[in-house]
Amino acid sequence: METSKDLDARAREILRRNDRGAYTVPTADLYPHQWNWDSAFAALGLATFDLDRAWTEFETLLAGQWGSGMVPHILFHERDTDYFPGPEVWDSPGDIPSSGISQPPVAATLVRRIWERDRVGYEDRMRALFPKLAAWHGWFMEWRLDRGAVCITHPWEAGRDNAPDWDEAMSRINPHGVNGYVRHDTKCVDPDMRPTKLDYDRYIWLVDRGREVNWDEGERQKNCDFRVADPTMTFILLRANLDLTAIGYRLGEDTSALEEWTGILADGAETLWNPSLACFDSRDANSGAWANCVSNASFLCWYAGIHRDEMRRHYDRVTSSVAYGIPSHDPDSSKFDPQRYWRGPVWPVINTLAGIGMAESGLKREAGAVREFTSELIRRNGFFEYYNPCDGSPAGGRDFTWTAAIWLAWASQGAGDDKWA
Ligand code: 9WN
Repeated sequence: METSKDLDARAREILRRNDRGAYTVPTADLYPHQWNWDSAFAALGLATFDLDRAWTEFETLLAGQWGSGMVPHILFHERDTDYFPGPEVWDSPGDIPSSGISQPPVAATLVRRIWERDRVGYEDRMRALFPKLAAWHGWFMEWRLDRGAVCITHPWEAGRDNAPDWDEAMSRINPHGVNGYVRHDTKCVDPDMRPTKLDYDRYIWLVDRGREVNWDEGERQKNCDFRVADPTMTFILLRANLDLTAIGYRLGEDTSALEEWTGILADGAETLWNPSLACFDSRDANSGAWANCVSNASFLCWYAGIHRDEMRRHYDRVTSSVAYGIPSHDPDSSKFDPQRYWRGPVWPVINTLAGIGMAESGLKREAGAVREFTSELIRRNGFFEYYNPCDGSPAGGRDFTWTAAIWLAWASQGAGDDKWA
């Protein structure tokens, strides 16, 4: 087994290899563009050895912001790649070719972390990013709230593509007229690790609907085929908004709107509490139905500063049923699939956010265990996209940017005093 130092060097090497100059791709073959939340994690990793480059990562991401404030989930800086669906399928109106939906806004939280550790010389860059991040948060507040919780309009928006959370809402979509497309993802990785063809038909059907109205949010809201209030988005935006407020205080900016949004989101997060499941859950905003899913996103409550004893009990239960936590879906559920993407596997990205939240909330035992699960999976297998929670085997894309970044900034034993939380 490699030492922590060897792994540190490999992680830096992966970040360098996936660096395209001013942005980082998640992994070369499978995802050859700039993804929103992946990019913010890339910056967190880059900041451990190249601070200047880390700031550039955020700047490139925010350069893709639309006039509405939305920051797309993919920026296609290069047109000619094999990724599907590429820029011609989205046909979006932004200056940089992009998708038409967003992703969990972790950026404000991660840039705060980077800035607070090394402020000297970076105030101007922080000041330039601040209004852009605020406009992005404002876009969620304007277009995506349901009783104060943040809704997604496409499963890709939550970053948890085929999670069982969306099964019910997706089952109402009849993907008529979708055909003739060629997937690239299943050529790069084992199809059993990926969403199914029926999932993809529906993903593309939803993209077609957005493109038809030129991604106009007002139009999309009038005829909303898929709208689910989601713990990933709600907890992450709530936390990001608190962090952006702290940045604003330090810069002497007006933070009154941000403070108001925090109140709305905190109330909204409570509306995701499913009393019969005694857990934070996804809620279909069209039908009002609960998804009835204990997912890894449910455990982001502490990251957003929200505490519940019931969540500790769920955490103990789901992690005692697997060898490595946190499974992306409840192992006691019939829908649990330890190999298929967001239906069971462990994702270092969610482990990091959940672990930070647990540590900050004083859940030392749980936080330590989540870090140890993540660190051991990486030490045993290297830097994969996700891992099987039952046997710890690696899955999905290899040499993965956010896994390498997370190692350097949070999971590595070598991160020492600099380690987050
Ligand atoms: C669609 C890049 C992204 C992550 C998501 C993950 C996966 C894309 C895909 O890869 O989604 O956005 O093609 O499967 O689900 O969280 O940002 O790593």
